[in-house]
Amino acid sequence: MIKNKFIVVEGLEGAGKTHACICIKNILNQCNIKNILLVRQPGSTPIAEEIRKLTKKNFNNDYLTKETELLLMYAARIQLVKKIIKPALDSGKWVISDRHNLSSLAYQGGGLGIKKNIITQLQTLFFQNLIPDLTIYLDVSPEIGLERAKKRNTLDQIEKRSLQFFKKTRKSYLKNIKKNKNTIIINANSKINIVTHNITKKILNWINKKII
Ligand code: T5A
Repeated sequence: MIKNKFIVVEGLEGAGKTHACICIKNILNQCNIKNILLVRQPGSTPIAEEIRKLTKKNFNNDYLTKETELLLMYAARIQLVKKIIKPALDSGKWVISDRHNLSSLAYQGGGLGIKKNIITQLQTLFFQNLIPDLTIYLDVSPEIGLERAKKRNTLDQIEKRSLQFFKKTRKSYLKNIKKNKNTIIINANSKINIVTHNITKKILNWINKKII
């Protein structure tokens, strides 16, 4: 029996994170791990879902400053971690989170240009003891990811940002992911069945290592 784990899935819009989270849950289920909670960031509590709406909304004569956006992402994360993720992990559940701290480093740090040390200070201040056991980074090119997102529905305020913004965001992801412990990088530009196959292979490998 493996002890419960905190798994995070990261990547740009359209990388396939939602699909990957469900896929990981199914693989864990097949390995007889049933007690699993799926969450998304920002969101997954009533207050955090309201914050999510706020970050995506178009304000005609106003806008969120980059600092406000960063703090809103952290406000939503604190709500979710304190009220849902920590209690779930403490009670022995596995948690799979669609995004976590790396998203803030990539979007608000890399994309919007907020200094990394400001973001890492927030991280240390609020989540020092919550380090993901595994992070899966789905690496998609911004062009392909945004094309998929466009096909799905109309773009929100973050998704409407320039290609340059998403290029900087991806660059930051790739830089930070290298320093991140326990990370698996998956090429998410491929067809969905190939991505699913690769996720399955890597997750099974990871679980087997944990059992041995
Ligand atoms: N944000 C979030 C920050 O700026 N800072 C933060 O700290 C945090 C936590 C969240 C927004 O908030 C920002 C980032 C985001 O802009 P969101 O709606 O949750 O908003 O955005 P995403 O998390 O990016 O969600 P998406 O749904 O856009 O992307 P997913 O979940 O990666 O992609 P998925 O699985 O929904 O797939 C999208 C579409 O592509 C298809 C799917 O079928 C679907 O139609 N698809 C593929 N098609 C072909 N080939 C593949 N390999 C495919 N994979 C998926």
